[in-house]
Amino acid sequence: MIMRQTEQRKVLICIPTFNESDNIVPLVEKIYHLLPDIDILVVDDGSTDGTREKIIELTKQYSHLKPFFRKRDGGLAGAILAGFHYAFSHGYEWVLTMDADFSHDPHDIPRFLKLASEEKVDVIIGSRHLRGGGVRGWNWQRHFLHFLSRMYVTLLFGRFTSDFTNNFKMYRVDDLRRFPLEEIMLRMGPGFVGHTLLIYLFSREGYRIRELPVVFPDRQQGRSKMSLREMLIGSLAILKVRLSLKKLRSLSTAREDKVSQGISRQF
Ligand SMILES: Nc1nc2c(ncn2[C@@H]2O[C@H](COP(=O)(O)OP(=O)(O)O)[C@@H](O)[C@H]2O)c(=O)[nH]1
Ligand SMILES: [Mg+2]
Repeated sequence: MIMRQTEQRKVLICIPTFNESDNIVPLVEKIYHLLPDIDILVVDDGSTDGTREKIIELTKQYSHLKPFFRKRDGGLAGAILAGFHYAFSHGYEWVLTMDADFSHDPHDIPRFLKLASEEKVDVIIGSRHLRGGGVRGWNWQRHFLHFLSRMYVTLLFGRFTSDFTNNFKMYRVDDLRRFPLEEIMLRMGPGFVGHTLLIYLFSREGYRIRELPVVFPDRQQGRSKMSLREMLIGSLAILKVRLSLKKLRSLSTAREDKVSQGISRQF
């Protein structure tokens, strides 16, 4: 799928990294092989395994690659937020977030771009739960935990998308600006709570959400930073968010035109 240069220049790809030295070089090379004109922002939080040095090396070869180095304890949600702010201040139309560990297949990126250029849409989510999508290489415990977390969120909030925790998403920048992102992404609990809440608010306010089926292979290199502890803390945080739904009203700014037209999520 060949994307026009102009389409690529509107998009910022934001990749958060923490200790991804085995993945970052092949990942960036693969993306530039597919999309030579796209801008990539790699937000690294104090990696100690040589990831930063590799990013710096890569910038010598790829002029559209931007490094953003932060302190150790930035956290995933903060890294993504940094990517959003970068997109705000540099005039991008779209920001696409993806993991560095090849769980998000670079070959899917042109599908996101194509959909954004062809349809009126505000958020595109890579979904593992649509026909054609899926996960590969998880053990039964990981499947079970994932299943439980989906059930739990669906019970609390209803079914607003088929996949709300996958970080493979593309947002229209002007829409993102309408939300108090610090409050949503940083103050509500661990990273995935903010992700879930943000998509919930997009859905509730009638923004146009589309989902694309994606296959999510488990990481081959490096270690996951998600812990059981974080999942438990997150589960309590989500319950707290649900109990304060009234307060959430002030966390979102309805987009009158879309709400009144009744254009809502499509999946
Ligand atoms: N910048 C930054 N990136 C992080 C942090 N924690 C995780 N990541 C990155 O976020 C992505 C997803 O993390 P991962 O450990 O694979 O989580 P999992 O897929 O849920 O197991 C990967 O690209 C990580 O390198 C962090 O604190 N800061
Ligand atoms: Mg991962």
